Amino acid sequence: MKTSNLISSFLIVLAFLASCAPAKKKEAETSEKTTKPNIVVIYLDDLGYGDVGAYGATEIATPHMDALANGGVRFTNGYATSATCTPSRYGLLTGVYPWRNKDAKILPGTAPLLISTEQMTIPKMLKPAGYHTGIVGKWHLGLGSGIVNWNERVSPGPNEVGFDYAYIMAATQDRVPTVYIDNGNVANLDPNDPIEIDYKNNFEGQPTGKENPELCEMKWHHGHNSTIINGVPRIGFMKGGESARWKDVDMADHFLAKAQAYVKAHKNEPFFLYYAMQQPHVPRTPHPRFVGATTLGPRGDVIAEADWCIGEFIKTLEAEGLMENTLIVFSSDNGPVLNDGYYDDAVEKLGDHTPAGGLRGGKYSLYEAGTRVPFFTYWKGKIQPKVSDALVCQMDVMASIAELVGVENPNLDSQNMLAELMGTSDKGRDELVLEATSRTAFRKGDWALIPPYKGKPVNTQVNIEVGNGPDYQLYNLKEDIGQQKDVAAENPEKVAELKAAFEAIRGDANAGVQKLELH
Ligand code: NG6
Ligand code: CA
Repeated sequence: MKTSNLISSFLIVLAFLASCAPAKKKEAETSEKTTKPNIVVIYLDDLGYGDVGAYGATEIATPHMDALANGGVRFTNGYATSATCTPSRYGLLTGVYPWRNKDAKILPGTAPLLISTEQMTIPKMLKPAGYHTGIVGKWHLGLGSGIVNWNERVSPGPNEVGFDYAYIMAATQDRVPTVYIDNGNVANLDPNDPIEIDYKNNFEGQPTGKENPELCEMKWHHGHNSTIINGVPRIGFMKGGESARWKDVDMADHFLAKAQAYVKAHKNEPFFLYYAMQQPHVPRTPHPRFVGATTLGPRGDVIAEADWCIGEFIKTLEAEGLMENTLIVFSSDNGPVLNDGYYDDAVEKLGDHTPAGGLRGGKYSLYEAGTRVPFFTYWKGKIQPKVSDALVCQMDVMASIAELVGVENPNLDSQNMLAELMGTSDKGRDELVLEATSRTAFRKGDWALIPPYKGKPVNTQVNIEVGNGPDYQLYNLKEDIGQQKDVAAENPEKVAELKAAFEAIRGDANAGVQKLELH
């Protein structure tokens, strides 16, 4: 071949390649777009290990949760970081142990934003991978930076820590303000009826649960005796904002509709949705359709309601053709409680139901039921059904999805458990620090170590063993999942080993012996 011919063939090839290149790039982009999975975190509030059929509940039917749990990876050792809401949510969204932040405690509705706007969060982390990010439901991580004026845009909040869309309640269903906040603005607020909130002093002339029990349709048992809204006495005082106040019985439907609308609006781009449901936290206010759905009274009925919502939400994902491309992570922020401040028959109508599923303690507890919660992942066609005993924590969702979508692992306390979440590994974490009302304990292998803490062993208001005691407690969870036999005395080496490993992570020499904070 002559040199000139060679050159011209070379040029032809080059021209051909050049013409192909843009098409190839485009193809790669589209396939990346369609394969980047959506991620949905469904998070319940105070749902116990034993509250779900797939985890052994027989007295409440939870068919929709069960379908996901039994069709995906159902973890038997899945943990929230904490035995209360705010710290667990902090751990989930930031990948950082909440006890590293001294303010990560149950927050009043007026607390400032707990997550620094400088901090990495799951939604922020997903931005470079092209994700749209949303939260619908309970926030409870503080809002604003001091005194909040609820009649202006409330910020910083979820939008300022990475969520493109945020439709939330500020704190809890039992705390004021009892309004929805739509991307920072109180929804349906009449400017002529401004909202005022105070957690210390009442506003003149406003009835309260304490002074006007006759106006309460739900009776308070402890706390919850301030402003009465919809017949339910709340924590904190509120005035004004009548048109913006939520209807408790409609809350589940309301958040469901917002979650469904979010999915429909963002089905053509990869999205991350944090659907933070309010059930079965107090006040338990099932929609009339669910009153009597169970024999357990309102606590059982709102679990049935939550299950229905999950079923409807999944139907939306199905209808939009998204199931094969969506990883669903389901869990609860802390363990169960029956009487959490209202007389609502949770104790009286419990029957044979065991919300803690045989674990010791409950919400607020350092025993297992405080933090070991229902935890499962589901991904149609990608995850094969299995039960996994791997030790995993909600805090690990962050590093795991970093791996999944190919962004940098933020390298915090969060560990990459993607293989465990996908069901291809049963290894799990080696250890985990657990937190309950500002106290910490340690899980390593099959062992649970609880340091000595002052304070009453039982929180008598809620009737839950919280884990306080004069000495180190040690339990072998493999042999004694119900933590009935403290084996610290006969295993001094084990105690020493765990103590050293615990303190290496926890930092202070004796993480124990702090004053029990009554919430
Ligand atoms: C406690 C409340 C309890 C609940 C909890 C927060 C009293 C006496 N008790 O202070 O009812 O609201 O805070 O629960 O007020 S959590 O799931 O959001 O952490
Ligand atoms: Ca909770």
